[in-house]
Amino acid sequence: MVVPLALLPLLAAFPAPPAPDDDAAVSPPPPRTLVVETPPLHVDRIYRSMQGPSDRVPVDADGLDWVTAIRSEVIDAGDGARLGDEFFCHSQMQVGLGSQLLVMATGAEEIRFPDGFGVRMTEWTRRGGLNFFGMALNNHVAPIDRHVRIRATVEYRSAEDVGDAPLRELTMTPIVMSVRDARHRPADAGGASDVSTHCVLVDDLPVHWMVPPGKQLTRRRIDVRPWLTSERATVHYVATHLHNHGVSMRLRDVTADEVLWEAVVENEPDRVQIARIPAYSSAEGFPLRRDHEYEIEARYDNTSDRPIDAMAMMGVYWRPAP
Ligand SMILES: [Cu+2]
Repeated sequence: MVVPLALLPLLAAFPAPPAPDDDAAVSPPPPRTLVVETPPLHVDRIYRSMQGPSDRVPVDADGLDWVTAIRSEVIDAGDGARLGDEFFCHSQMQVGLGSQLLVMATGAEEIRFPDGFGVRMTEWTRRGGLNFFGMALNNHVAPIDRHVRIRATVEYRSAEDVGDAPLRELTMTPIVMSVRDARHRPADAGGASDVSTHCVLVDDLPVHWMVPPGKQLTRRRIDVRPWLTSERATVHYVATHLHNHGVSMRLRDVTADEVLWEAVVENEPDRVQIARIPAYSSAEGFPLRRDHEYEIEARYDNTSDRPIDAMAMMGVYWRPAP
């Protein structure tokens, strides 16, 4: 995992000459690895998104200062064998029961920041209260009686590892689609005819709603001013969360009339199951500005004959622009 596969042929073809001492002194050591696992979770029936068994475990790691990559997977609690990602709902590194620092979900099980970037954990590691939370899922297999764990493999560097050249620090902000309660829809709701503004909510939550059979488009204006601490910021990584039947989610700069990122879901060929939701990852990044307006759009296509549940979220990792 440490050496990108694409580089292996190059390394084989051009063996590196012995490094002079100067180079050896400045090249960073490879990342350290930490494995964290939830307690066993009992999967005993079909669980839809956000309804599976879940648990959290304290994360205690000396030197966990900069996270550069993290991957989640579901394993059998007995023999440790890996289960398919269709059993993975979501997981996160969080502070206590609150602030999410890193979020992974179905189809976006791995976060790997561009070289030189990371999420700084020092404060939370020192204070304690850092947790790893994981939730299982089961859309397909019944009957079932299995105990599983959600495992995270974290790649990180300590403050000593990075020395005088700290990584470029990223902060995660969730940008979340929300809809209105269909029961409170006024007779003349107005708005664009292609956009669903009022939906049947799950558990009365505006961020978790039902999609009737057919296509559905939701759209929401985003105000970045409450959380963007500088006039300009740059986004270097975006992880997107959608449920099965999700088609795509995009972030648009309304002021500049520009789509900044659109994640298009890749499904498994033979069943309704998200295989992958591509992440945005770039050392150059795209800009966010306090004086611009933004919107998110989520597309679902419910090809079944009954309502399905939906969410749409982008975990946006950004840093203030100089
Ligand atoms: Cu969800």
